[in-house]
Amino acid sequence: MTTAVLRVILGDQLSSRLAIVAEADKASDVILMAEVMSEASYVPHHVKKIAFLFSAMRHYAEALRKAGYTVRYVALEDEGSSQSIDGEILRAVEELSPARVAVTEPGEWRLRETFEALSLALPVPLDILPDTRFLCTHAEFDDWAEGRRELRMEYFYREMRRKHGILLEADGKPTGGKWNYDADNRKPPKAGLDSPKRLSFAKNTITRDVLALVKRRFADGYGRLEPFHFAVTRQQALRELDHFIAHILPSFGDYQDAMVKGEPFLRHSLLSAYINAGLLYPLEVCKKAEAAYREGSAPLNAAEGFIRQILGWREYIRGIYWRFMPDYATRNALDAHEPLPAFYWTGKTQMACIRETLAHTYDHAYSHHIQRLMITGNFALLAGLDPHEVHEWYLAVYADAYEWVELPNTLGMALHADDGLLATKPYAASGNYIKKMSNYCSGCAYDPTVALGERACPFNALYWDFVARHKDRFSANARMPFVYANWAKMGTERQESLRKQAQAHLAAMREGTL
Ligand code: FAD
Ligand code: DLZ
Ligand code: SF4
Repeated sequence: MTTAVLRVILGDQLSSRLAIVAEADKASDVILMAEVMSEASYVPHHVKKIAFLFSAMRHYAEALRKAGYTVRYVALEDEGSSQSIDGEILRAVEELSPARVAVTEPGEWRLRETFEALSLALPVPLDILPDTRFLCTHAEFDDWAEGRRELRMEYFYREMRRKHGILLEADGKPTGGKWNYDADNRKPPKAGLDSPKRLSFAKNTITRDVLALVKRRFADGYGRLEPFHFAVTRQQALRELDHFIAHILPSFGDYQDAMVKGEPFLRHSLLSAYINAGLLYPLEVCKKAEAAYREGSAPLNAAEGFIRQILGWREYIRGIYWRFMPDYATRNALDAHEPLPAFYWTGKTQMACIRETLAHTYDHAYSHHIQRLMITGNFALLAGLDPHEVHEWYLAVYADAYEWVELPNTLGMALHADDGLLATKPYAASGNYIKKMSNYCSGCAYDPTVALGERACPFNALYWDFVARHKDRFSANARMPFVYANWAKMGTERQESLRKQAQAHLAAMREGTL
């Protein structure tokens, strides 16, 4: 058989709705998928993330074969592998002599550059097809963004609701009369708030082989490999989605920001890894949430809050990434240069909130949004950690992490390193916020109500030091007048003590004793 088109599918493009598969000619085209070290090690990925993707890739390849496609699947230990995506495309082109090569645009800038360089090296044309799994194209986002002074997610989200007719009435008005029900969400945790039972999927031979492979080849890798509960096929991911909609969505909004010891999942959906890898489609997820509201099984604040995360935040974040890359990755507006402390990897710190978040991260390749933003992210912001080092950490440790989504969330939302392009106000908070939204502080070596001395919660003095350090930048911020009024009210002596205490926390952090 002569190959007409060599069609390449990356590990996070496991979707049969993409043109790369939908337009494939089963008689003459070959689909290429490859497990390669270059992708498995460009950051030190969590071992669960690698196992999830390899197992999902192998299952997807099997499903394609069963559906009649010819698949060239290169496993990690296959002899002759070049261990890179471009190397495997070149090798396949040499062996199969296709008339052309087609790829779907990748989720990371670095691979887009690789494909552009490859197109010059290949003896045949390389087509880069749009990634149609997203609800907003690059051109649509650019049209929306063009000429706006501020790129506010909320306005983008309203456009997306209108465009896709989600939670929209016949007269064009938002369902329930408001676009956003956030005021009804984000309650602190009530006593005994726990995570409803979660699904766990039986491991077949494919997954067991992958777990053995990852154990063998990534023995020193970050994270706990087993138990391994991830869905690895679209059918399983759909079960996870249905379970969430039926049992968890109704209380999603209420406890979106709550944090509870020993409860990594609470009322979150755990769907990001599946949506980002192509196993679920964002629109089907939103439509199921809307249907739950219309059928009366979920309240509007929960359905709207959940839909906003996907139709709003997720699409907006991707728009920001592609509009501002590659310059975006180098931004460091707050001039932060402190190296990432070792405890982000080891979990060894006396700060109970950080320890808890890092334990969830290590065990599950997951922590929920508020832990990412207000615990590990907030600490990095206050301590002035280098945005690039923080970004590489987030890209490595979460099963849902690809640069298009991780970078704007880390560098923009959490670290304000993009100078407020994404968030009007830095997400900086003292120990008081963590005390209010979690039960972490009760088991901590530090006291959230104390700012100075032995038992002082590091988030307190670091918060005020952050406020003082960036006074020129933020004192005119319309959303921060009370902060600077409080700082001024403290008087010089207390201000100096707080700044000294912050330096002591940073010194302890560098010594590994914080
Ligand atoms: P839920 O709380 O159930 O939310 C529902 C869905 O909404 C998610 O599955 C996700 O698809 C979407 N969503 C929610 N918030 C965001 C957001 N801010 N940006 C994009 N999508 C969102 N998300 C990733 O998918 N990959 C990342 O690498 C990633 N890195 C992050 C880094 C930082 C510093 C922060 C603050 C956030 C990051 N997020 C990332 C966003 C968010 O934290 C995760 O999407 C969410 O925690 C995933 O868990 P879940 O599926 O249970 O989400
Ligand atoms: C994350 C990842 C990993 C760990 N391994 C592979 C792989 O071996 N082969 C592959 O095609 N993709 C992998 N991926 C996903 C890619 O890194 C992802 O496609 C890019 O980061 C673009 O989003
Ligand atoms: Fe975190 Fe401070 Fe509370 Fe300890 S006291 S858990 S460091 S907020």
